[in-house]
Amino acid sequence: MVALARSRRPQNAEERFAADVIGGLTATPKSLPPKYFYDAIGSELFERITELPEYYPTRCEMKILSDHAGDIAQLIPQGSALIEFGSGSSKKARIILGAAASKLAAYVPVDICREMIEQEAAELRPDFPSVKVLPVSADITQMFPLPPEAKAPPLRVGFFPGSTIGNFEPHEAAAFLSTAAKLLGARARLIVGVDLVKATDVLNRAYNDKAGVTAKFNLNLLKRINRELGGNFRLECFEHHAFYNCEQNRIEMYLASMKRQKVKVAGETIDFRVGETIHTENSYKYSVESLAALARGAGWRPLAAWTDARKYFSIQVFERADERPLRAAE
Ligand code: AVI
Repeated sequence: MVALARSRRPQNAEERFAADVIGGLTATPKSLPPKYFYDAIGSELFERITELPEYYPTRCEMKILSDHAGDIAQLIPQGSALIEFGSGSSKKARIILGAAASKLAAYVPVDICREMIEQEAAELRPDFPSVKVLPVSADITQMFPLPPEAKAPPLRVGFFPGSTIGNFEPHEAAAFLSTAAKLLGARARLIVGVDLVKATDVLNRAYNDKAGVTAKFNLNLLKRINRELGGNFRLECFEHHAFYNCEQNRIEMYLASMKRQKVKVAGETIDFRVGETIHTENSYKYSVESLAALARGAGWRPLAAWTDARKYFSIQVFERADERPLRAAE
């Protein structure tokens, strides 16, 4: 497997996972891509994170979406297709569908996990019978084909909630926004949910919950490597670390080795020093203005932005900048 991981381009998801893990663990400093957190157990742990008292983003975002569902619906042109990137349980899209079902021809949930979106789609259809629900299983960081029925409506509205954009490096976030502009096409709109810069202690608490669910979520990555790549990580020999780096405006998450040790992964031996870390995630925090600047550079023009009362989280709406803004008389 390692020979494969190192010698030629990965051919499928398993080979890509092996290549990314070996590449990350043999690099200096060591790192692992955060997209691999989300196996079935990781996705469940993330759902539990969203309900923790310390983890405010999901509650804040749901509140903004509910409070401004009508305003958001007004910015959705009649007959649009709503494309959600990384839809997971679709619970945020349900708020938009609830307010804008009569304007939406189709809803396209896009997620890597096929079973989850098929199941969510089956549950959504009876609740929104006038909207065609067309799930797509794809990696949202790559360009992917939209179903023909999602291309037929006159225009498309992208939806990227959950501050998932914060898990991209800024250059990746810019690339994602450009790809989304191309994928969604002329006159598209894009609704983005993003976590905002705030007091360090609030941020540190959100990623170091008392119940230890975030630690479990982080360590589950090693469990997944053991199971899927024949690894022998001893989870009790690694510790969860997370802290806010205020110079970079990001939470950094690591797994730290508690002792000097050797670990086998996919036939390769990886050495760890005492205290050596694997960097597993960055979670960038933006201001309304800094996200708007990033979006402008990627071909989007800000249309509207809302925050919660504490200004912890924001929902921002953009339109493709190649369009002439509408004047009052038009
Ligand atoms: C999915 N993403 C926006 C979460 C975040 O807050 O960056 C992932 C997460 N990592 C630890 N807790 C939550």
